[in-house]
Amino acid sequence: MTGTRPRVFPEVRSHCPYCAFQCGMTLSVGSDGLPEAKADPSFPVNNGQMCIKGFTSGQLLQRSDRLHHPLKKNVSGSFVKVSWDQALDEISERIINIQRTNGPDSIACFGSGALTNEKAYLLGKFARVALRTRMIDYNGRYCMSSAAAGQNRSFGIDRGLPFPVADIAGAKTVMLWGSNLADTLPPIMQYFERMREAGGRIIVVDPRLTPTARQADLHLQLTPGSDVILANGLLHLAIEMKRIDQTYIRSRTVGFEQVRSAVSRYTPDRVERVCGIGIDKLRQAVIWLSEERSMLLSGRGPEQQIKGVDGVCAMINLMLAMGHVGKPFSGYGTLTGQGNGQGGREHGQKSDQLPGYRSIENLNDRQEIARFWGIPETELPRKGLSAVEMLRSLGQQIRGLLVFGSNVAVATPDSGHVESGLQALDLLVVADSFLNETSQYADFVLPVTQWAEEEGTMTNLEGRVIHRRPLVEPPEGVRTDWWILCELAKRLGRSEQFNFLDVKDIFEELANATRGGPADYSGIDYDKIDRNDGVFWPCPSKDHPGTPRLFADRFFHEDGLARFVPVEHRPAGEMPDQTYPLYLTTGRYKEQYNSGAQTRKVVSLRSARPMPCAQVHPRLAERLGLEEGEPAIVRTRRAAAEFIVQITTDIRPDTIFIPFHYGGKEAVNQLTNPVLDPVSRMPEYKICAARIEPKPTEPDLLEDSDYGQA
Ligand SMILES: Nc1nc2c(c(=O)[nH]1)N[C@H]1C(S)=C(S)[C@@H](COP(=O)(O)OP(=O)(O)OC[C@H]3O[C@@H](n4cnc5c(=O)[nH]c(N)nc54)[C@H](O)[C@@H]3O)O[C@H]1N2
Ligand SMILES: Nc1nc2c(c(=O)[nH]1)N[C@H]1C(S)=C(S)[C@@H](COP(=O)(O)OP(=O)(O)OC[C@H]3O[C@@H](n4cnc5c(=O)[nH]c(N)nc54)[C@H](O)[C@@H]3O)O[C@H]1N2
Ligand code: SF4
Ligand SMILES: [Mo]
Repeated sequence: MTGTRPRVFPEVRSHCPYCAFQCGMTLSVGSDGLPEAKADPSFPVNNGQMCIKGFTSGQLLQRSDRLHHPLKKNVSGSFVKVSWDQALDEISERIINIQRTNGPDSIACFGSGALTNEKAYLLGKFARVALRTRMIDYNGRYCMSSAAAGQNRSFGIDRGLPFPVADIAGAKTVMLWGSNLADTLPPIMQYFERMREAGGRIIVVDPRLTPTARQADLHLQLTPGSDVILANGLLHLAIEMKRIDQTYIRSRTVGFEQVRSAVSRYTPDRVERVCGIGIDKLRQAVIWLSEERSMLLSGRGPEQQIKGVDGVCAMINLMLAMGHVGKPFSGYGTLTGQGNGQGGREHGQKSDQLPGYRSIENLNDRQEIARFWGIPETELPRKGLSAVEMLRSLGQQIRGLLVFGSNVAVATPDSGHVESGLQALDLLVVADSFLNETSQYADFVLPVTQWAEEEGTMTNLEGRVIHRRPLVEPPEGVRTDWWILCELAKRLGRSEQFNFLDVKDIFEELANATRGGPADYSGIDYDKIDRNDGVFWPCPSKDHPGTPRLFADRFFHEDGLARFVPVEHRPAGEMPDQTYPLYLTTGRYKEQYNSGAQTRKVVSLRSARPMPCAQVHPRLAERLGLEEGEPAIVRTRRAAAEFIVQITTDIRPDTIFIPFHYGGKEAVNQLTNPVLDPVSRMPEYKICAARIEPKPTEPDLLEDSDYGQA
């Protein structure tokens, strides 16, 4: 299992590889001689707590299946070791040839919210300046794009939380909307515990009775996809109960009248009929939420829908009408997912975006960044395709793909289609530390350093820019992503723009590139981060202390006012019908992370959650003859796949839940619907129509069935 032992730097404080909480951690050598992660008691976000994923993350640093050499696929389809020079030379030659025949946009880049700010910035610059392609997007499109678009619409800025997480402890009511944070951000629970001790309460909106919902004082177990009805319905009721703040609405917002009229049709009757939540619960929610010190925090539940952006605006409307946004211990926030899910969406790896959260379609923004990069504005490519659209055109318009930090073959909806696309490419390059379901199709795999072996900055879920410091010496043979990008850029004739000494050099350029943009990092540097345990953006000058709290005086639209955005319910892309009578929703286990590419390798996590189970309600199980622990076939319009049944009253009888952390035949994304929100282009992971049946036992029956096909 283990490779050569790395040298550990036990005195160094750094951060967890995984989620946006970015727990402070240190590394020591455990009794078994292996690197062992410890929670940092002095980092003021996790305060000495971590979750099981963080505690076991050291195991990834010493594995025999770690990649140490660039790999090239030979004609027989197996990987052979090649030198860095050979790999980089051949990759760049193939890029040049493909682009010569098919044009610059035939090469695409796929980035990640796992990348440091420096890498995210450089990948965006690499695509536009070295490849001159429009085609770059990243997995944050799957994660934060609806919350981002909604907040931009309402507030004129997109920072996940407009306040430090510690403010949660000072709230009286927190409504958690489609977030299972007891499993997905476990150390955040310390703030909820403090809030509860001071008499606060939690409201959870989730179709499942999750570990988070179990801790709630009120659980609104809505029908999947009915979030806009519920949010509009709550505002309707708040208006009726005179629980809105007219003074705040007048002084800090515009557009309330349109929203008032839009929500007039969302009566409690309608909410009860569609969401399945009675008026008593609705009234209770309105009363609690309208009192002072109320927060509404959303997760992927309402966001990963084709109306995700509208859902976010509906939730913000509610909080604006009650006068909460910008007041102490109050307001709306979205809980960012990936380690650098926040920074990853600010520096230009999004198809429509330039560094500092600038727009690639805005002439001023284009001129500014083009000048900064030393190219004519006309040479700067325009907006390209979003993640799902890009991956659905592999092998057609797009002939070559470079992947940095995502396991797209597992994480993308209708993943079977993506796998065919990956196979149809002329060139697939994957940079990763291990092989995974995506890189099995690669022509080249480039072995990169892991989080603890290199330096960079990350921006956590609060908008706090933090310093990821090296905890161990990297193994022989691996390189950091930013070095790879610079080396490729040089071979593509752009050495001048990719001449960096070290990672701080890249950060300095990034910070300067963001000056004057919405996400302004220009006053941040490594020393300032180190002195303050992080700096909150916006931080527009060296003497600026950073901005832990937003919106106290103004919003980020030019007039300083927040926007009410009228939104209407729309049905999901696919609704249950006679053939597919159930909702299928997807999400996470506490013990696995995202596509599972990392956490499935960790023995204790693998044994805690060896496979995905299909959660079904006992009534549904009885009706369909499903047995606990037995295999069943789940079918949607895309595919059919086999899952072990888990019977639980935690789920509604009309809904199946399956986590997405597994690949191949166990990947639930074979089944999910690739339909997108029209604004954010986020896929609808949270709803599609499905059916489930016990797996036929007779072998000939199995052969006759359409198992495995659409
Ligand atoms: N253990 C663990 N932690 C993680 C991750 C991980 O993979 N594993 N990933 C990280 C990342 S990248 C992210 S984005 C976050 C995600 O963190 P969360 O948002 O907490 O995670 P999910 O499980 O995707 O979705 C949350 C909830 O949405 C509910 N839901 C499903 N459909 C609906 C609906 O129609 N409406 C509503 N209101 N709710 C619905 C699900 O039942 C689920 O409990 O977690 C981060 N932390
Ligand atoms: N059905 C369903 N599907 C979903 C979701 C859902 O709720 N339901 N959630 C979506 C969400 S919110 C997300 S965020 C995505 C996440 O899914 P993915 O995009 O697949 O993200 P990870 O599984 O985190 O994959 C990260 C990969 O990057 C590698 N990696 C980590 N750090 C680095 C680095 O610095 N450089 C390089 N080169 N590689 C690195 C890891 O080893 C791993 O192989 O999945 C989405 N898919
Ligand atoms: S996965 Fe998230 S919550 Fe768990 S230890 Fe890492 S940063 Fe902390
Ligand atoms: Mo995510």
